[in-house]
Amino acid sequence: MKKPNIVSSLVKGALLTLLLTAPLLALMALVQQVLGVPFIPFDVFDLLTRILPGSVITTGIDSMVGVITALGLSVADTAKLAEQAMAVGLILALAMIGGAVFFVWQRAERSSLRAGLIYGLIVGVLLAVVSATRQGASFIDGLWVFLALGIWGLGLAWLQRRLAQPSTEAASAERLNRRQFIVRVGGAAALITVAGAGVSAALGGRREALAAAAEGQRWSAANALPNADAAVRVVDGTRPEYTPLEQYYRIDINLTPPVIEEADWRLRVEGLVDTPKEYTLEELRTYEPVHQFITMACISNPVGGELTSTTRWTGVPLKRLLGEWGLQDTATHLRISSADGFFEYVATEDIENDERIMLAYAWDGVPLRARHGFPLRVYIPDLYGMKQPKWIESIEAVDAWAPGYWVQRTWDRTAQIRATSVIDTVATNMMLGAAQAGDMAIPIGGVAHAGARGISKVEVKVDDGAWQQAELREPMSGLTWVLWRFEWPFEPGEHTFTVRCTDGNDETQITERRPPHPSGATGLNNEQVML
Ligand SMILES: Nc1nc2c(c(=O)[nH]1)N[C@H]1C(S)=C(S)[C@@H](COP(=O)(O)O)O[C@H]1N2
Ligand SMILES: [Mo]
Repeated sequence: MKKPNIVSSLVKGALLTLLLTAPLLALMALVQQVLGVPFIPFDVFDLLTRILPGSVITTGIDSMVGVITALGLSVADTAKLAEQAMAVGLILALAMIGGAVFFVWQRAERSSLRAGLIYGLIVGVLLAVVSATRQGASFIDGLWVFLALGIWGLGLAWLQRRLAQPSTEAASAERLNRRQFIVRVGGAAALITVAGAGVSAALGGRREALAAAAEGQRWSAANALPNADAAVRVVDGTRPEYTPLEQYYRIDINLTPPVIEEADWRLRVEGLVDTPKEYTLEELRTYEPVHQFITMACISNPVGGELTSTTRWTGVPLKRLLGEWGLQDTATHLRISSADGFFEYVATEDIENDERIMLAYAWDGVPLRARHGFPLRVYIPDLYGMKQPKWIESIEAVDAWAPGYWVQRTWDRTAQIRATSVIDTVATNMMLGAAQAGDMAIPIGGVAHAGARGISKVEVKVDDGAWQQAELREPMSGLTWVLWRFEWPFEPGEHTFTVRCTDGNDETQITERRPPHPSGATGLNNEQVML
């Protein structure tokens, strides 16, 4: 049999592998939805997230947020989806390389199924090891990954055999036969991919709906916000003052959040304490609960971005628990560790001095959602989310500070939330139909936030005019953002509105434009409008 050239084997291998791998992944996604076994692309992506240098990950997150924003999509809704798409794309690319290698290796002959099986199982061992690094991975999970790759290898060999150069002179009938075969395989691949992905997405949606239904009644469904009677009204078009849970931004290092069963879970307290402890969630709930209205922000949030949300947190002040442990004199910090390998440090002195630092188990009156850290997360006022572990498993009292997960990856040591202000809306629809300018006011509105420092002033500038003070709506608490409102006397034409804020310490926000890395984005938000 004539040996086909390498390039043609490479190309053929890569393309056929794509036809094989796409439907296989769709089926794996389906099996994951039904049985909860690993989905290889997500496990590989999550592992890469943890082992790649921080600078690579940071650039990746920044460009992703940039692309999503440039496309006019919501970062809060799209970020995880984009990561998932990248994970699948990455695996498809790697599979194509793997398939091309197989086709080149086997190009001299019709591959035996056994060669394909062995090839697949070798890759399978590697990936099973990757999947085993996942939190809570079981032997069955590893076996599943191993077997799935065996099937993949068999598929490769089958395709290669079917399409290998015929041993006789290439008869035209045979060539036609092969072309039909490729068309049929391609059609079947497309069908299975679309159907598998569709059904698994539907199952995922159903599971979410069931989880939401089981979560019980939200606090906000039956109660008015504490500032419901505030004199300054919200401008139409401003983001929701109190974020619905399904719109709450999500940022973490997992494509599949750790799934923790309440019955299996304990909060372990260890290290430099006289009385090591274990708390069940039920025990934590028996302490007099504390409720706080809180705005969180991610340090990756660009100026004017959506990686910030507000809800009502319920939990127990960490100080209350600290008193039960017999903290030793040498203990200066607590290392808080999570089920996903994430961790951070908090000074015991801060905990002693600030009862707002809390371990939280409920948001908006219902248990934390899986993606937001069930069963337990910490709240530390004034700091970006990167300092505040979700899915907490253990707390260790230690005698020194050390860099936490993102600090190790070159982000700010303290990560204090920057003062920032945003124009959400120039309510131009209010003036439609009204013709003349001058005596008509157009409301402009948005939010301003400076962690736990509060907001003392928001100012708006129209074009190159002077800074003019906006009205501040009374916030839900000293820990939330502040909604503002500015009545602008309408003038037709093109205008640029710019906003700035001053925090509770009388510090005006930094106007120099800086990217989120390493200490949080700075710069002024503006809005250009043609009227
Ligand atoms: N265990 C764990 N906790 C974590 C993270 C994480 O990746 N793992 N990400 C942090 C970051 S960077 C942010 S911004 C917040 C986001 O919380 P949310 O997804 O509930 O909005 O969680 C923080 N806590
Ligand atoms: Mo974050």
